[in-house]
Amino acid sequence: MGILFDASDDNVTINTQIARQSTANWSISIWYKGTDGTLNGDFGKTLLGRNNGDIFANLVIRSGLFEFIHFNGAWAHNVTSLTSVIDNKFHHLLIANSANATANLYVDGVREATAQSTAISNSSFPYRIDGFMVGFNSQFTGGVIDEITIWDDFLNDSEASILGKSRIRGVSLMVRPSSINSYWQLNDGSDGVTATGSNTVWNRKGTNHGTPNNSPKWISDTAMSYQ
Ligand SMILES: [Ca+2]
Ligand SMILES: [Ca+2]
Repeated sequence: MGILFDASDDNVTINTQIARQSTANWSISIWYKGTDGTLNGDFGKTLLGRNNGDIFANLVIRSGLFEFIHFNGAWAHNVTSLTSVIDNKFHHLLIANSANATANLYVDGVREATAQSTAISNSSFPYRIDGFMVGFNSQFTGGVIDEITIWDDFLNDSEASILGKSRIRGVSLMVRPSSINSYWQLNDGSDGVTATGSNTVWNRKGTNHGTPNNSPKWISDTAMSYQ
């Protein structure tokens, strides 16, 4: 079970903004299936992030590549996957950011960017997550997402491999469970039914639940598979 977004206006808003500095340990894991290859200038199409003119970072798909965009005097495009992820098959996407302000990126458990700077030139504007599948400049991302996890820790290669290759639902909960900030399993509806209602996108770690906007749809496992 995941959620399908129409690239027109569908998105999810979370209750409380999550902000993370480049100089902290954190990791984010998400499954994505889609074909949204829009460049959108420096900004791409956002998976987890913020839709506002004050952004200094977002986690995106840009021209088909998984990327962490960040502003460090200019928009930097160094934290980017090698593999295109818009072939309409499920891909596991992971960023592991280290407190030394560098990150590794993984696609399907394989490291594709290593120790790339994630520096942001103004610490008052860290990477901020207001929700899923919308970002600057009111660009809505199309496709299916599933199993979103945020850790306040720097995951390593073997953990990335477990997450990306096991294809087991809920495996996130077995990887550094005490460091998980948020886990949206996206199992909260029925196939083909519109996702609607406050807090219906349930966060299994705490109360930072999500609210769907503009009618994305729940998609059951029978309508999709992990590659
Ligand atoms: Ca799910
Ligand atoms: Ca819609």
